[in-house]
Amino acid sequence: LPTRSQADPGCLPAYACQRHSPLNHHNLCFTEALDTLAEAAGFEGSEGRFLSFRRAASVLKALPGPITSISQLRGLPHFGDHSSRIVQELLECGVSSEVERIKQSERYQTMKLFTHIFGVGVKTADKWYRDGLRSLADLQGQTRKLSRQQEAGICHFEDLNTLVWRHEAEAIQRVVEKAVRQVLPGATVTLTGGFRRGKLQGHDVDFLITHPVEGQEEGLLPKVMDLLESQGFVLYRHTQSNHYQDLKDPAQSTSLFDAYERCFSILRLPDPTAAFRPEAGEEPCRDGKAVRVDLVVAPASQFAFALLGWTGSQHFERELRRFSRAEKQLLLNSHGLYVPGKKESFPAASEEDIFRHLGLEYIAPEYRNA
Ligand code: 8DG
Ligand code: MN
Ligand code: MN
Repeated sequence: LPTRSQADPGCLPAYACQRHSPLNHHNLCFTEALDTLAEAAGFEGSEGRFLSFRRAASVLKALPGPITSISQLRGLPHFGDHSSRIVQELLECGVSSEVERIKQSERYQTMKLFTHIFGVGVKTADKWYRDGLRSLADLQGQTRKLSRQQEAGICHFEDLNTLVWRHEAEAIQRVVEKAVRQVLPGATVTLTGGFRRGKLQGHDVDFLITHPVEGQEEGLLPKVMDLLESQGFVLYRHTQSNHYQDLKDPAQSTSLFDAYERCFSILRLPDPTAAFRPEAGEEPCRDGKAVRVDLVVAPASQFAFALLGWTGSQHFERELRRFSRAEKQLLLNSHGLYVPGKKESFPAASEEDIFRHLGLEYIAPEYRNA
């Protein structure tokens, strides 16, 4: 049990979904170093190294106090030689030469810059790097075709790399809620992602939309986005309809990608000081900051799974799915929980139901910051 393990770090459980990972923990200097190594490994496509560092960092986030001596690592799950060596270096010198070297490297800095552009993943960033590109100016000064998403990402780069505050997320929620209710009375909008985990700042705002009557929610997003667009809030939108039909067997996929109707967007933050005067032909919120907003629509029967899947953290999700498969021989994704080979999911009315089905103690969102 996570509570017991917190009293005795020596027997911390192996899966992040079995532990409490609060937002504020006691080992930030170690977890930052290990997360940097994980990130750098990810940039090189080393999935194994990425996961090793990521898991080690996550273990430290669940400890009841700070690591002050290397001996405290003994018996902790997922602490191999490399991660232990990093912690030792930090304990002895206050910095890790390996981490510093990576952070200073042109490769790491460029990959970080490029992957921070909306619409650019590791593969694209790596290709650009190998082609000799190093800066946003390099990107703008060349002739290659960028996607519409990447163009928007570069255009709003500064705003999108400024953290979004909770009160800003709430202001956007009010705007989205109003539009959603106007299009479909009775529909609800839930803040998910990092803000649901209690974060005060985030890189985007994630919403999950549903309606108590199954099926009513279908096709909602294009109408909501049209309405928001007419109100001047939309800087970029890419709406996808649901593709449940393409997923012949929903239980096949345990990746973080799902088949829900969704919109990856950039919205303009409503500016409370700018009055909306449509008769004057003015933009309602011309000075508002650009914010990345993810909108997802789930039917009521799958809502609990979608909520669990979109609350994160990403590492917590990965661990939940790994636990389900390895320990329970069940397949979990954002649509359901399945016995392999069966198409029917266990029913779940709440996240608590899902944890119960998995034989796990319920972990509240604020403790999923793994
Ligand atoms: P942040 O934005 O504050 O940085 O943190 P976050 O809210 O935890 O990260 P996020 O990138 O917004 O992801 C939130 C959750 O959404 C994460 O646990 C993974 C989940 N998710 C899915 N499907 C998909 C998908 O198709 N794309 C993305 N980007 N995230 C998905 O369940
Ligand atoms: Mn988010
Ligand atoms: Mn998101």
